Amino acid sequence: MKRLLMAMVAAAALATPAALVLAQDAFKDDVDKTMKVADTNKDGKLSGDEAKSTYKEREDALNAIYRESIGKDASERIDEIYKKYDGVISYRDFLKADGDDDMTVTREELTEFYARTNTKHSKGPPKLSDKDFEVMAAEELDEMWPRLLKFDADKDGKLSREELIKFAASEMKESEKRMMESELPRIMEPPPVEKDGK
Ligand SMILES: [Ca+2]
Ligand SMILES: [Ca+2]
Repeated sequence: MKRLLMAMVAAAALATPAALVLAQDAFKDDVDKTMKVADTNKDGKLSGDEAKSTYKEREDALNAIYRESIGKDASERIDEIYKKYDGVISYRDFLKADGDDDMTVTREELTEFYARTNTKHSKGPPKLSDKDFEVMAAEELDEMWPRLLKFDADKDGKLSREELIKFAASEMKESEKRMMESELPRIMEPPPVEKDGK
């Protein structure tokens, strides 16, 4: 029994390099697809801007189709878009794939990302690092900053508690308005007809 266990341990140790090679082969297609569509300047690696812009291109194309074809079957055009942008990754996945947090994703990092996403990888699924959260928070704040500054009533470049409350209230008002608008079509639909018996 002990001997069998030792043989298994030895086999597992031997298997590691082969498993790595296997992972590279197994995910080569995924890596190729992503690089083909997202590495727009063809330097062999992905930047955050490349990930963001190609993902946005796909979302914009899909949204345009959805808008144009309300009530019509657009599945063929939608399939085409998914095929054209096969392999694009979101900015969030870009950050997860960027294992060393240097804001560049290499083929090796992408292989590791796909291996960890699609197999029971020993390191578990890829996660966002503390740095990734800071990057996302900073970008969100940059986007919010001009809106925030409008509430700096005394123009001292700082926001007091009262000014921040006014900002938060205005954001809540906007989101409430959007929610009401999205609920509107539902409210205007006639109530479903009760089927008799059930
Ligand atoms: Ca690139
Ligand atoms: Ca990196």
